[in-house]
Amino acid sequence: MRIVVLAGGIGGARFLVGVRAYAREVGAEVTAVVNVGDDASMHGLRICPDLDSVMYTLGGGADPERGWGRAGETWTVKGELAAYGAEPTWFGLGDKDIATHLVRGTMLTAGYPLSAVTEALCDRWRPGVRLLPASDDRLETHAVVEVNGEQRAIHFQEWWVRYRGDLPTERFVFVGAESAKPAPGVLDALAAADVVLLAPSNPVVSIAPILAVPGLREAVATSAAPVVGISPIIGGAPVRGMADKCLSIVGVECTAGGVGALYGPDLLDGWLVDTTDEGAEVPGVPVRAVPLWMNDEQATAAMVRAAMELA
Ligand code: GDP
Ligand code: FO1
Ligand code: CA
Repeated sequence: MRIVVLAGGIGGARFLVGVRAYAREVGAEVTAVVNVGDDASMHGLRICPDLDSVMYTLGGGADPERGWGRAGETWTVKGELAAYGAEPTWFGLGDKDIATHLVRGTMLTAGYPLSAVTEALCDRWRPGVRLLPASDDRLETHAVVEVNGEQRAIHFQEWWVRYRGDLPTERFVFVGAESAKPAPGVLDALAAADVVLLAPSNPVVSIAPILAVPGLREAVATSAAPVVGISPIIGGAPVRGMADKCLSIVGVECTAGGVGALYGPDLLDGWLVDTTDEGAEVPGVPVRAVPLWMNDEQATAAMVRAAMELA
């Protein structure tokens, strides 16, 4: 059996821990198609937060409290950069994490595509699932905001890390999406999938940029495999992160039903909501309620089992 998961960072990573456990139980193969919209260049380094969150989490090297970056991190380089006043001073790169970006940068400069670089980094981390960036091409999420009465587009990292999303925001744009191509292996994985799962990731800035790669949404929607989504919203609240802010910007209600309807029956063959949201309805989509708190591997694997039953 082949399982394909569309995933963002922290929510995607924690979900994939459960998918991997389920897959080991039944002998399935897992491919994760990961968002690249958060990727940014800072201090001459290429940073891929969602790919790294997934890789470190599945590889046992993630910081469990922060959810991003490395466990046992030190911050010597950050302090030195600050002493130079090197911008951006609002973004923190840990020493261990920087090694990842250096290896990635060396390979990218040598001409390797991000998908090949990711595969090489995974030789160390052995995540137990195949990690594919949604695209090897530049696709960056920007927020169209108003700063000091002026409208401009800023990178998603600046919007979130510098401003905590607290700026009048008109919309998000996925810069470069029109000409981006799915990374090698993505369309093949979707074509060969027995089931496609949408992780309980941020629908606006994690899943939408994946689906914005031309051909990718169509490949998911027209796939012979059932597509089941897992709600990232429980009882009207994002468990952690900025999904509530993002949903309000795109005019979608921050509820399990609201996100299910945003994906809609064109994409979804099933929608899992938390038991708190029992009774949520998505026109044209079968909905089932089970506990959706990803507290540990067992609880998350149980969610995956429920998704497979719905499929
Ligand atoms: P990011 O890229 O690091 O923001 O991570 P994702 O986009 O993959 O996932 C973030 C989203 O995961 C949050 O906005 C929450 O809505 C969702 N989330 C986090 N923890 C849980 C959980 O335990 N259960 C469910 N259902 N959703 C969660
Ligand atoms: N999040 C922060 O809130 N502050 C940071 O300084 C920060 C640095 C950082 C460095 C590498 C990395 O992979 C992620 C980092 N994040 C940081 C998390 C990141 O901004 C977002 O949470 C994700 O992009 C959302 O998926
Ligand atoms: Ca993300």
